[in-house]
Amino acid sequence: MTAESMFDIPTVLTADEILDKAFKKASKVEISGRTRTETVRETNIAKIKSASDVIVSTMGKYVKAFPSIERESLFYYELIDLAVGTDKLKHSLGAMDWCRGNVAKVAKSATRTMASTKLISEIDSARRGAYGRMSSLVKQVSKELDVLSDARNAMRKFPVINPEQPTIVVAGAPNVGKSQLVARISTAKPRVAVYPFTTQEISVGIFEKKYIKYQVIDTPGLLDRELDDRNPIELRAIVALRHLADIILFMFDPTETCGYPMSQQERILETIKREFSPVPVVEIENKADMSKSQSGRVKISAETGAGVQKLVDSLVEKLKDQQPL
Ligand SMILES: Nc1nc2c(ncn2[C@@H]2O[C@H](COP(=O)(O)OP(=O)(O)OP(=O)(O)O)[C@@H](O)[C@H]2O)c(=O)[nH]1
Ligand SMILES: [Mg+2]
Repeated sequence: MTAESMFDIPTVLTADEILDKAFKKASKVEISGRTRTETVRETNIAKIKSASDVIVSTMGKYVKAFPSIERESLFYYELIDLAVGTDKLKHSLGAMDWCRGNVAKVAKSATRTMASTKLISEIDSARRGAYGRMSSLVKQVSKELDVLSDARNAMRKFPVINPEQPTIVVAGAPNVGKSQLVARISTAKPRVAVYPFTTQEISVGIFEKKYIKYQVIDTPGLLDRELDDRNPIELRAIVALRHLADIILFMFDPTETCGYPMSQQERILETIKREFSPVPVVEIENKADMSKSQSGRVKISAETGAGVQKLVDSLVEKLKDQQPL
């Protein structure tokens, strides 16, 4: 997969922008008939059709562009749910269909009125009335258009996941060095910083070993608490752990310079083991360059690279064992 974005959704205009576009286009329409009345009638009928077409097709484009959420993989479904709420998104797409249908009806009925009168004043007033009703219909879905715009902006940033590739998800408390490790071993370029909660989104990198590609996923830091209490940023990590991990790489910071004591980090590990069993969890300790930990866990330094290659090799071996023959 080479796509830069998983979801290719066009920019979603605001209600005012859609109306502007529709009426500007309609204002340029001119049709000449054999009589003055015919000219006015044909022109106004064409204006109404032009305005209605812009609204109907613009909203139709949005409805088509958003993936049918039901058919999305659970990973993206839950990310969409976290970003905007799947119910809210479904409701907003439904509102587009409602609006399109009604705009088309307004156009049809105004056209009928115009076709059945010889009075220029009645033709004009039918057009004005139709424009007014179209405006009010589009304005009624203004909030839903904003929801679609937010959804689009969030979904563009979703990582592109290849479900075929063996996947390591790196998890742990904030600030322990997850991003530093992911940046060191894969193509991902997550930001590394001295403070917690640097990583807010899931990011994906790749490394290759003996012609096989592996995905490494960096996640936001987790706090010591139950699923129900987790905030939306932590929940992104949970979604990745739940749906993508073939192996969970759990990183400790025994120096506790991350700001979280080992006792808390141990409890986060226990929660993860419980929540995601039977996915295997590999426990490692980072910042070995400055720690004197005596535990039996694998020790690395994401900063100096010490122990990292050995760790990657052992992860690859474990993943190989998991792959069906
Ligand atoms: N001494 C030392 N510092 C490290 C090591 N690995 C990471 N750090 C430092 O730890 C801090 C946090 O690193 P990040 O990679 O941003 O940590 P994170 O776990 O991704 O943090 P969040 O995204 O906030 O959850 C940075 O200041 C890193 O330079 C290491 O092996 N040794
Ligand atoms: Mg990070």
